Amino acid sequence: MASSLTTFTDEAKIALDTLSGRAAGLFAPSLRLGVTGLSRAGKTVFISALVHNLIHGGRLPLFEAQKSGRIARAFLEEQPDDAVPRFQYEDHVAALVNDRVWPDSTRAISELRLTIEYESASGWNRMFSAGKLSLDIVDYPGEWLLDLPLLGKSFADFSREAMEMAALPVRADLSEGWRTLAAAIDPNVDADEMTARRLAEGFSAYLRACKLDERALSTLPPGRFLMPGDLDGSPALTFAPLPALAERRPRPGSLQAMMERRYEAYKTHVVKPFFREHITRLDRQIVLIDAMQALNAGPAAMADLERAVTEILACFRPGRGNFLTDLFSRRIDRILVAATKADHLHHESHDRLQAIVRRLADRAVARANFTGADVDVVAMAAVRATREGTVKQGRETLPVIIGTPLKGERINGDTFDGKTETAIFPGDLPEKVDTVFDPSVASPDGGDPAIRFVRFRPPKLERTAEGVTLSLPHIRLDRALQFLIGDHLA
Ligand SMILES: Nc1nc2c(ncn2[C@@H]2O[C@H](COP(=O)(O)OP(=O)(O)OP(=O)(O)O)[C@@H](O)[C@H]2O)c(=O)[nH]1
Ligand SMILES: [Mg+2]
Repeated sequence: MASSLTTFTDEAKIALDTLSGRAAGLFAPSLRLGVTGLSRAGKTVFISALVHNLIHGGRLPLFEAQKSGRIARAFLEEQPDDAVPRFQYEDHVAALVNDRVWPDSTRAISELRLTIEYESASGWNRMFSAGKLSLDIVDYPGEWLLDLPLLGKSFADFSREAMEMAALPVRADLSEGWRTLAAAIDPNVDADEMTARRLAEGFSAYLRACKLDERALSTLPPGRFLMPGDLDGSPALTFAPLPALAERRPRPGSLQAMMERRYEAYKTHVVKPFFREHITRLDRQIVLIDAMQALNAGPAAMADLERAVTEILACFRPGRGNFLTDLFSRRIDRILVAATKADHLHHESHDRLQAIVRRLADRAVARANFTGADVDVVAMAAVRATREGTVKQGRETLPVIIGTPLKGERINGDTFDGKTETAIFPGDLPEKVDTVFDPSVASPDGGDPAIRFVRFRPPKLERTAEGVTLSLPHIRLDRALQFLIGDHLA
């Protein structure tokens, strides 16, 4: 009796929740915006700047609703998902604005709800819509997304591809230690925990090495090997690809059988829940890429970035007949591929950067067999850390960017102290897009890169006469906003 009562109350509660959820949905439509990118791409900075600019009425001339004065107010509200960590907006903004340091790396999923009250542009809509939009912003690592294709791959497929990739010239030296270790192991030996661990550690060390600055390689799955979160050390994360696997089924009790089971566990306990609970509910998506770093590292890094973007796009809009299609409950209808950190370039190069991203995205769309959603690109800086100026050198006047390089950054043997403002000649991006993708154009021994890349501190914010701090400066953040949410505020 007692138990059926509980059941009844629970069910009634669920029904009520659903009802009130629907009602709330009716009065305040919500839009789920996914923000992703590989680690250090600029996700945290982008979300902080976006929210800060909307809350503080920043200068956003290309964001139509703001420009025409139709936004009455934007404010943070409690997020709808109780089990997802909140995006720590206040901490990140305090770091940026008060301390002028970049926020800490985040490495997991988080969420924030920003509600915008606006006046509709059309009289007709004004009569019917409440003029309120709840924007649920979800920040998650691109590395996790790149796991999606694993769902369609057996352990043997995964092993073969990982081995092939590891042997590519640009990765071969980084993976050598692990490949030697793996080659010496017979997959048919009895399963042994220490062997599994040694292999998993060797494999993760190679993946981590790919991420280092001078290589700037995008990673390959499994994504949690780089960002394990609370699964660190669990069996589902203690496996590695094995070389030269026979097609037949592994002998029960063998190392191969153990690795295969763990690989399957990783898919079941990590990959699937993540997609079901997060990715399939998104409406819009922005994919941030660190094109500046890849450009600095050369064509091999650009090719690698292109492959990562291809795989990321393939996850969002699987074509017909793809096994992923069944997983999706909503449809993402707009995707923005954004190169952030454009403030490292003079504005004359912004369009060139955008052309490079366009080229990268176009090829990725074509290769990913991608259908449906609108894909646009932008070269932007979520937070603009530099100003522009000119410097006279002999008879020439050269364009420079001015900012405070981070402590420890170096140019031509000078090391910066993190306090001194400095003018830097950033170099130009090539006029011809092709050259940055063409391996034959690069100087193979890493000669002078086309652009000189120094990291700057976040900018000092201007204050008005009344002492009010103005919003964070940016480059084309408004264009990104217009594409991502503009139509929902029409
Ligand atoms: N100049 C400039 N630097 C930026 C900008 N956005 C990001 N950065 C730099 O890139 C770094 C990484 O930015 P984050 O926003 O923390 O990147 P993330 O994608 O959240 O990184 P994880 O949390 O590690 O995945 C920052 O510490 C800054 O140094 C920008 O708009 N301008
Ligand atoms: Mg982050």
